[in-house]
Amino acid sequence: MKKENTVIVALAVLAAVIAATWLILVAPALTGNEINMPRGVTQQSADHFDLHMYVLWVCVIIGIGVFTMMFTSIVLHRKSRGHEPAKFSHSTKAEIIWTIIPILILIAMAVPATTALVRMEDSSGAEMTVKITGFQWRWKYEYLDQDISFISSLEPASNAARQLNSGVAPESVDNYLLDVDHPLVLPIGKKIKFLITADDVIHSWWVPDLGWKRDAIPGFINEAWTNIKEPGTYRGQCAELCGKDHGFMPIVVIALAEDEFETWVSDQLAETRQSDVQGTAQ
Ligand SMILES: [Cu+2]
Repeated sequence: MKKENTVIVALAVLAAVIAATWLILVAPALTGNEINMPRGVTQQSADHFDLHMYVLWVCVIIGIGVFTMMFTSIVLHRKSRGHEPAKFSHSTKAEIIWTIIPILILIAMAVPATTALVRMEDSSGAEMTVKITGFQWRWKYEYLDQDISFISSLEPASNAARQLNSGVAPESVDNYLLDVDHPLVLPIGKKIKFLITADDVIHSWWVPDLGWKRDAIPGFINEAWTNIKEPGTYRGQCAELCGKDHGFMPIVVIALAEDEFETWVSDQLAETRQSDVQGTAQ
């Protein structure tokens, strides 16, 4: 085959591979069927999203290159065309090239990944601390600086609907299995440290919009931190199979502006004081 024909086949294959890649990566987003991870509401989650996209595009470029070369060779160098295989058994030049190029690619991915990981582990300078304890099958939140603590369980309406033969249609319950009775309320724009542990089996505290998940292990305290940029409601779930009700211990984080958070704190403290007084009176 002439040289121009080789180029035409290679270009056709390249176009087909790019079209297939585009269909898989971009088309779902355009039709509203987003399959990507969320960008989130913290610097960490944005870092992780950008890193994920960067590595994805490195993979896409490698994939396009490899598949184009592979299919072009399969089409042009097939046996039925009488193509003779090359006879060489060793090439030092090829060995050097296919060792150095992957090393460079790995370094280019490892540097930003390590930087993000180091930043993720650095919880120093936190302005408040929340201790999270996983139980079968609920979460306990303790605000160590504010002296507030409560248990967060599946919201009663979801809990009633999930029972066998409850007669309640799950679709009729708002945020079915994703709501809790006492959400974790946090201020925005503050570095918040989490101490994460468990009281019975291993759980995992995961809110995708914050950009990380952390195992809650009995006898160990794992650290994590966040600094939420936007007020809102962010949902998550236990991400470690922890027993029969693993699917029924959701997480809800409500991020409030600083002053609203302060009001929430004083309301909570007033409520605790009132119940203390009632407890003593009885
Ligand atoms: Cu769990």
